[in-house]
Amino acid sequence: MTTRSLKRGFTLIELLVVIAIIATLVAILLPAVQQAREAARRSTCKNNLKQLGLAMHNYHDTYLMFPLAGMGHLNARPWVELGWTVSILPFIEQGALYDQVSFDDGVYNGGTGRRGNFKNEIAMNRIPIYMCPSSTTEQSPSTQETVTGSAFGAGTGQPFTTHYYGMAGPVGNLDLNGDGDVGDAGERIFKSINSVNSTYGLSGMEGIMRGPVEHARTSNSYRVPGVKFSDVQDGLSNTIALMEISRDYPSGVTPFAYRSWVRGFAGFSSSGTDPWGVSYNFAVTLGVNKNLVASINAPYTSTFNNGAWGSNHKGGAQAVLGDGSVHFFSENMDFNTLRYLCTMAGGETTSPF
Ligand SMILES: [Ca+2]
Ligand SMILES: [Ca+2]
Repeated sequence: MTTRSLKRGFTLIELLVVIAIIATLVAILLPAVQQAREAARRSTCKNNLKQLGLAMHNYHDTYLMFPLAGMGHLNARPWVELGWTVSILPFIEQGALYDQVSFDDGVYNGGTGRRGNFKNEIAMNRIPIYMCPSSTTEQSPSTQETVTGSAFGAGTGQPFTTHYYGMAGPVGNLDLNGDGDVGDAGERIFKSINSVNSTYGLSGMEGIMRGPVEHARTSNSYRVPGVKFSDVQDGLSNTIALMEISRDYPSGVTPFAYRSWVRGFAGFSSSGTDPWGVSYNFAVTLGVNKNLVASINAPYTSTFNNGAWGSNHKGGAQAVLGDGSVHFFSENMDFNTLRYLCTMAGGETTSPF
C-alpha cells in the first residue's frame, strides 16, 4: 500500500494575491516612513538654526553687536572677506577651527596679497550645523573656490557650503499699487548699493546682515558698523536675521547660490554713492548673505547675491528671527509681508506670520 503525501503549494492566483497585498501595504507605509524621515530632517534643520540664533545672541553679548555679514577692508590691512559664519565659530563649539583661520589673507582667489586657497582650506571642513539634512547639495560649485593645496590635511577639491545665509535685506522697488512708480503712499525704493554688475546684483542694506560692512574710498575706508539690537527698530521678533537656502537645483543647473561657507564677500573696484550719501570705489558680492528678491522657492537665478530662499522641506523654508526664534515660512505667504520682515528699521506694520 502506498501513501501519497499531499504537498499542497500556493496556486499562482494565491501567490499573486499575496504579492498584491504586500505591494499595497508597502505603498501605504512607504510614504508614511518617508514623511517621518523628512519630519526628522526638518527638525534637525530647525535645531541647527536654533543653535545659530543662540550663537548670534552670545556673540552680541560679547561684542555688543551682531556679527558682521562679512569682514572687509580694515584700512591698510589686506583683504579679509570672511563671513559671519567664521566669526561665530567660537560660539558653535568650533573654537579649534577658528584658531586656524588667518585674518590677514584674502579669501578665495589668489591675486596679489590674496592667499585665497589658504582660507578655503578651512572650508574643506564640513560643519554639521551649517548643513540641512534634507539637502544633498553640500559643496560650492565655484571654480574660484577650488582648493588645490592642503596645508591642514583637509583635502583638495570643492569646499563645503552652508545652507544658512544672512538676510542683507530686500532690494528693488516697493510699488504697492503696481502702477510702475514708487511715489504713492507707503511706496519706496529699498536701500541698496550697486554691486559690480548685473551678474552679481545689488547689495541690500536694510537687513540685520546688510551687505557691505566696509568699502574703501580713495585714501581711507568708510565703515558701516555692525548691527546692534537697538538698531532693529522694527523689533527683533519681527525681523529675519538668517534664512535657509538648501534646495537641490535641477540636474544641469549650476547651484549659484552656494558659496564656500567661509566667504563673507568679495570686493571689486566699482564706484557709486551709498544710501548715506558717501561715495565709494568698492562694491561687493554677498557670499554667505543674500538679498530678498523673490518669494520662497521662487525659480532659480544665476545672480549671485539673489539666491532665492528655499528648501527641500515641503511648502516653504525656515528662518531665524532677530530674537533667536526659528520659524517655518510658507512659500505662499504674502511677498510684501516677507519683505517687511527683512528690513530691520523700515517702520512697516506686519500682518501676523
Ligand atoms: Ca506705485
Ligand atoms: Ca521691517
